[in-house]
Amino acid sequence: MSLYAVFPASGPGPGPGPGQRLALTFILGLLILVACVLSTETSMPTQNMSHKERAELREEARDMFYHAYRAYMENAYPADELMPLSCKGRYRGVTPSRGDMDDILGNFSMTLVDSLDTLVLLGDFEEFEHAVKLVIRDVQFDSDIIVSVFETNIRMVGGLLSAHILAEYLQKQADTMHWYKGELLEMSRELGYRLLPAFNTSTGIPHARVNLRLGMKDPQLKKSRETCTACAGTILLEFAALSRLTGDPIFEVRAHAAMDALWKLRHRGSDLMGTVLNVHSGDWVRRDSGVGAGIDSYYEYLFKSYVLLGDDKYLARFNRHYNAVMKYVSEGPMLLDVLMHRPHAKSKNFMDSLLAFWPGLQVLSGDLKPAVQTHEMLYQVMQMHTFIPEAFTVDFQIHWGQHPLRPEFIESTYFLYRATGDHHYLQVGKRALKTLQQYAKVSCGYAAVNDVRTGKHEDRMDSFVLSETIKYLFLLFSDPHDLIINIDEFVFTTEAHLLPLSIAQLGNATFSFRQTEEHNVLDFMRTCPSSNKLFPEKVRKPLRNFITGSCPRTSGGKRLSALDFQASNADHLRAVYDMGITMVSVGDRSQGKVRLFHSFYNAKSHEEGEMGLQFMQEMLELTKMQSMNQLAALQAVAFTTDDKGQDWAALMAGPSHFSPELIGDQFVEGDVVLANPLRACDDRLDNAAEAKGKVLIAERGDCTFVSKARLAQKSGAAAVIVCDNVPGSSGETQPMFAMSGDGNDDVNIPVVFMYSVEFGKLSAIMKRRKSPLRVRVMQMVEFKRWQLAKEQRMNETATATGTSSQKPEKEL
Ligand code: DMJ
Repeated sequence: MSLYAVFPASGPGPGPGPGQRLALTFILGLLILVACVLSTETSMPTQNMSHKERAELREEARDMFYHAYRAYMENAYPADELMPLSCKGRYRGVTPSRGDMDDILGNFSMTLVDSLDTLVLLGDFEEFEHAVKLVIRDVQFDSDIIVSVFETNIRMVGGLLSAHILAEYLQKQADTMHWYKGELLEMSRELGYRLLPAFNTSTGIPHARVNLRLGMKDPQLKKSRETCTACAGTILLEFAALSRLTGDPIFEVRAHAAMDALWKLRHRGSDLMGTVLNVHSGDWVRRDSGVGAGIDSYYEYLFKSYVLLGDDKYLARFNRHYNAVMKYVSEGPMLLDVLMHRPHAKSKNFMDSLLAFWPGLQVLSGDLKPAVQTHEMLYQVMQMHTFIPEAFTVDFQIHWGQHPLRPEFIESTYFLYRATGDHHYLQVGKRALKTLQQYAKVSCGYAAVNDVRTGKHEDRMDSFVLSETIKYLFLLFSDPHDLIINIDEFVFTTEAHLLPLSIAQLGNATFSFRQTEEHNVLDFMRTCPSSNKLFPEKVRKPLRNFITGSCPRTSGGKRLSALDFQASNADHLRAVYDMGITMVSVGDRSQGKVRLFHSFYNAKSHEEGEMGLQFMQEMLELTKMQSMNQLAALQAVAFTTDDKGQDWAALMAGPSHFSPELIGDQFVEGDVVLANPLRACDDRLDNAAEAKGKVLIAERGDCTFVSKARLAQKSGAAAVIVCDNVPGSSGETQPMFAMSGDGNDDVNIPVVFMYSVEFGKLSAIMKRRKSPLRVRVMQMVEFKRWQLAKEQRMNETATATGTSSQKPEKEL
């Protein structure tokens, strides 16, 4: 007897929802992974890369740098960023605002400052010298501008410091730049002082934003309360270097205090951290705990602070968190958020692209095997969607399709190559490089990808494209011996700026390390082999460690259930095979459909054949439940289709993570009105008065979903429909997703997302109507239930009166 089932990876469209669905989607995701693992493409042995090819790729990376750098210098400088499509500079307060995203910009020539140390790595001393002169001449910080403390620190303070260090290095080693007298260090000190007012909080944890001129006295910062863990915990490397180089301890003292305060906020049971907190009370605002957005570089700075400063307490803290992450967040090759206080409950069913830095950090900390696995999973996501989308679900479907040419995956590829010497990582890097060349290169630089599904560009080239993405590509294809500096004597900051390990020797007399929390350190030293002894070695002199294979785990005779199945687990795959189940990927692999076949004939024994049958039945149940759950997350925009308000129809929409959920028979009703301007990204709506009490329609793009929602809420709208800006997109053909927020909880009106085809239908109806169209925003499942009940009532009446029933829902 044979039994088969087809498991679609994408159904009518779930957003993240109840934990149960998560488990189910997870399994399906893993099944897709199986298909990928079994495909011939990935099982091919890695081809070694010749010296010649590697050198050609290094030169191509160099050309990429100059293509982007020159486009910026010739068309945008002294602006902070290049807008590669309009080929001009992005200036804060001049270029139309993108909302909170623009807090990165301080009108301080950020891209140039961020690029300085890459010029030295490329060996271009002439341009470095010229660029340093420009920075000294043009860049100033006395501006009435609110900036992000985190971004200003990592991009500007870090950029200035590493350039200062390299300028002094070149003076000594290359007998050049003799005119340089530490001006960049002075500038970084000045900028550091301008960030310091943000640290005046009762906890010592810095505010998220500060006004460069007015400090925290800016009236707009009066209500400042919330920050993210990464924002507060990614200061120490730069501030310690600043203190050690200037001799002023204040920076390092403040940064250590912030790290100490954060450490105290960990959940004492799970050792995990949340992602958003209140800087005054120290209360957690968001308790999701993962390794991606909102927390990523906090972990990175714990570990690297130990490496740079040699303070054991940071290693002990890192280890405590690391163990917790590996215990609760890590699921095979995946990293899925949990709740810090309920670590067994997954809180999201998607991963964000920022977590791609994690394998690189794992390499540095000496945990290679999971690094290899997660990197491989990410590589498959990249192959599936061309680029790694900003967020992707556990079944590797797109959750948020943007790709701003981020560096994290290439960064991890670089560290894995340095640690293993495996040419596979050169091939991965080659693919990443060629993809950037093919899909992101434009005549004026490199343009971010607005949606990896369509490849549409965005008028945006972040400074990290030069300071990280291309720098890591260049390093990957360079022989370390050919570099002007010994790269192993430096720590890369989170923005890939170079800080020399020798900074530890510039101990600051006014600052001394305290050996507190001795128990943590002792716990850690008791491990065998003691990583306390191994880590410095491993970090400072990268090893050529190959993965040597692992001992097979025994299943203990217990039957493998569909719920427990993990495709990344070799034992599980073997067990499934022994049960007589074969997996075949069907249709277009990008759709991720996998068909399972079961046959007693293929089973190892009759008993295992029986187990296989049970496994298949469980899978079928799970699939059924999944489509029910998908329906639960789906939203509806419903409206009447006749004048009497008898017949109703609904268009499908997706939910959001940041707005209140409409549950059961809850709905919000109002006339629809188009936002003016349609993208709703400015400080106010021109038709704010008209929007009051209505369901506002805003188009996707130019700013975040949540900033559109905030503007609508400020204007008094009752709900928001965000319509897609990608022509032809439809919920019928692609998975629905839930819009992500920024971690704040301040939106209290429902916000739903509608693909273009559905929105086209809605706007056609709006145009046909003489009076404004009135809609209800509600759960789709509730709409269906409501329609069904109505249909039943009509049928009953029809039977009683002998007339025929009408179909309540019209085809749109
Ligand atoms: C960079 O600015 C830094 O790497 C930061 O830590 C995370 N985000 C960007 C790149 O994606």
